[in-house]
Amino acid sequence: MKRVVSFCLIAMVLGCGVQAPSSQHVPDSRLIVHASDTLTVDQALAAEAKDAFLHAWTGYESHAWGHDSLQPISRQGKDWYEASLLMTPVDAYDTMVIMGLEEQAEQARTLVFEQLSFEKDMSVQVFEITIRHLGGLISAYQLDGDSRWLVLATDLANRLLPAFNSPTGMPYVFVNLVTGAVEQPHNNPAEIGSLILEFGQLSRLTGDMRYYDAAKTAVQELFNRRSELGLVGTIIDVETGQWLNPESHVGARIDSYYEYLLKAWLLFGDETFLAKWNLSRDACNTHLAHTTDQSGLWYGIVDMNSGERTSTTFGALHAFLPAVLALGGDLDRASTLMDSVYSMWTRYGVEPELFNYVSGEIIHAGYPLRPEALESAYYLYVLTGDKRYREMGTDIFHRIIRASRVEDGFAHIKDVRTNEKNDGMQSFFLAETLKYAYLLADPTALDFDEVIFNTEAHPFRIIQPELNR
Ligand code: DMJ
Repeated sequence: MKRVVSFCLIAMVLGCGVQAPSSQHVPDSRLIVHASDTLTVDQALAAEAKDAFLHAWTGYESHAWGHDSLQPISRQGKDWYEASLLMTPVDAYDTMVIMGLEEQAEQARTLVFEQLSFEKDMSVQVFEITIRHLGGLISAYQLDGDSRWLVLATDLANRLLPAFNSPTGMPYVFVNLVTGAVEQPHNNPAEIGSLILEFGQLSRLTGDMRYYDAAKTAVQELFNRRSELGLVGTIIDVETGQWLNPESHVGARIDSYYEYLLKAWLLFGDETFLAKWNLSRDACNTHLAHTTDQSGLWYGIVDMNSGERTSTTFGALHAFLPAVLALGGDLDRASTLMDSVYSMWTRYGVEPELFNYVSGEIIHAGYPLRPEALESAYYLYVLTGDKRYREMGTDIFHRIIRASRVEDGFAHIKDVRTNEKNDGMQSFFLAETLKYAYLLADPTALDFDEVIFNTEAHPFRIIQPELNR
């Protein structure tokens, strides 16, 4: 029997209605004829993804219980800050629900409700805590309707809000969870622009628009500082509004800014995001996209002001783009770029963090269990029904498991050429990588049309009526 995780219960609890998004919610450019009806379930792959999740979770449970994450080689827990914020259980909870792992989900819920407190006098990275914790808490709430998730989410967001108190309204990198003291004004588009889904969805759930407005102002202020070419750079001072690094690309420190422009429109129906997405997408396609005779379509680095190409590098983080292009309706470009993404895996065995797509030279050889290539394979499979994408994703998943599985979990790869390992297992491996592997195998487990995934793969249910701002 197929199991579809239902958001109906919580929709009733919230009085939000249970309809799928109306067609007026869907952009002209978005592919609305999904292949959902023709998608099949690959039971064997689903079982493998579930097994991998159980192996990772068992490692965490045995050696890192109560900590942020597992160090699978030294078999111990690791905390990001002075005290644990239970990053792995919060991040991984909705994957357990989607996989139907009821016993593990109950374990995680109990741990979180008994031990998670944000009353900790320590400075945290606003972006990471937003996408992993706030995102995880919100999706948990929408999945099972337990108001304790929402209480935790609201408490956390209230503690993060002081980060937006800069002269421009763009957030600082760090904020103290108790004092509200901020640190590091040199921020980047990803960490400034990828807060709107989480803060916005919290506003939709609580009726308190302070969260939506703060995160939206940050995006607006960032967008206002785009160059004449419509591009953003890599580092900006949130106090002066001046760019400190004009390199423009779709990789680390910019990536999810673009993702959230499109998704904020799809989740909230706020037209101001659609206009920003259209303009930014066109700028990226005009100035960053680079087709080479030998190796196909890539997105490199250019100066945001002149458009001059300064580097031909691409890597694991850039691999989110086929998913976002496909979601925005450009299946041709998405599928061509997916071929390039997949070639990184077949060329090196496992994709490197960064390489030069013209010379083939590896720039950063690590692979910290990232999800983006699997994420794009999943989106393309759901949106086209073409089995080729499931085959690609299956091969990528097998390569990950073969290269990274150790006795007590899965370990980051330090060098994809030698398969030497690092002693880490990021929470996004359970939140994203294995969730996308499972959904690729069983796309019927979650209704793609009902949700928008945040950049940490937490599904947010679209709430009707849309905001229409
Ligand atoms: C995750 O935390 C998110 O996907 C983020 O957008 C990028 N980095 C990691 C995964 O690679």
